[in-house]
Amino acid sequence: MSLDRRSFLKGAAATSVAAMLPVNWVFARPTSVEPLDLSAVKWSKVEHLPAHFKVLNSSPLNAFPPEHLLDPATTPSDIAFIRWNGQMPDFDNIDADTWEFTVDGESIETPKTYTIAELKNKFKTHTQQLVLECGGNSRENFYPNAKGNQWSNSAVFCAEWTGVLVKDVLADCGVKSDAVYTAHYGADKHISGKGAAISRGVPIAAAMNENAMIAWAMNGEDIPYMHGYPLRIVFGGRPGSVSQKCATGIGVRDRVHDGKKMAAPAYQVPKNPVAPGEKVANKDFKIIEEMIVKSLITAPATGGEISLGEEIEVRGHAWAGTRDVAKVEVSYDYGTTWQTASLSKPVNPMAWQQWQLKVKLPQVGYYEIWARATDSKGDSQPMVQPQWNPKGYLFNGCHRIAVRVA
Ligand SMILES: Nc1nc2c(c(=O)[nH]1)N[C@H]1C(S)=C(S)[C@@H](COP(=O)(O)O)O[C@H]1N2
Ligand SMILES: [Mo]
Repeated sequence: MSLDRRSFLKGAAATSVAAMLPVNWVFARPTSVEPLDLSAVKWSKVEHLPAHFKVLNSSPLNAFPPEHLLDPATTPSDIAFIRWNGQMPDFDNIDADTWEFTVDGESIETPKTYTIAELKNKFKTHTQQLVLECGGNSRENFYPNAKGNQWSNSAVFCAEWTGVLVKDVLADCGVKSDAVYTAHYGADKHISGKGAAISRGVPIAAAMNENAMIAWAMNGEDIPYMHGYPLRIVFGGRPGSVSQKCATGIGVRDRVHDGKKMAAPAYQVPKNPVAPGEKVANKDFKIIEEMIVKSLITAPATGGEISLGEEIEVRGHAWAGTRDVAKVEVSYDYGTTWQTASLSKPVNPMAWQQWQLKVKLPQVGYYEIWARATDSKGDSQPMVQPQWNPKGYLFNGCHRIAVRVA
């Protein structure tokens, strides 16, 4: 979508919302009112983020929304958490028309470079919803505390992506039989200004068997700068770190990729279970290949008040890495009893699933509501915390919210 078209759409959204207001303040706007801008497309620095984001760091920029704003089945672009490992690219100087994406590496037969227009013309376009979750999502819940960004439970989102499939593009270049791993490359630099911020990859079977994407649109618009304009590699169900933003290429390696943040302990967990707080030698870590079963309560918002006798709808999402979710249960008595929620099917593999349950809390007072998902292979969420690990990855303990009945 061109910039003109984008500003036009933004204008249209602003007008239609304004039309629902009792006064036509679009033409006589008090100076104290912020102009309405629902589009995240052009946020390029921390100052642009709306107040609903909690900013953990501004350099590198890491920010997340409150959990209840993740309520829609498809996450709006202005709600999705933002994670950069290093400096952000120089967005002012990115030109989507001349952007190039290169496929190379030891295990590619014919290295090739494509413009975005060539990707669009040469390969079939796909649109799908994919869950993208940071490996460190929910880190703040680990005890003892694990170092790193203290994400709440909202470093996850499920947007609709449009682009071509990684496997179609790799096939066009020819993948040799000795291929082991992919290597993802982006335009952003390490915080020091030297070298790449991050370059991770996935086992070659994942790239060739799954519907991972090279995407140019998020939720039907250009990908917002913060989420990887103008082109992004997106692998659903795997640690968010493999979904390279501002992607400049993909390599196919004849070994496990050795790019930035591939080595332990980054995005790795201990090979053997360790006691909480225990030190682990780098040689005793293994790469996190897939995310695991988890659920999120997005309504009611935590901290709310309900009247006695009121029926509330408890609802949210559940996802399970590359698997489907088979069941979601809800408890409001600390796990003493559980009720099974109704659960939707994923719109496509690796999209998150919606669940809901109507509940009447029995008497006045304070309640915790817990949710627990179980995946298609029978794996479920622990109630307290999962296996502790030094970097605080893969926390999937039951999500808990609190409400009061008055
Ligand atoms: N180019 C680039 N891509 C990146 C990163 C980055 O720092 N640079 N961070 C990764 C990590 S760790 C995560 S969790 C996701 C976050 O995606 P989001 O900012 O769209 O939520 O992007 C991944 N892709
Ligand atoms: Mo991440």
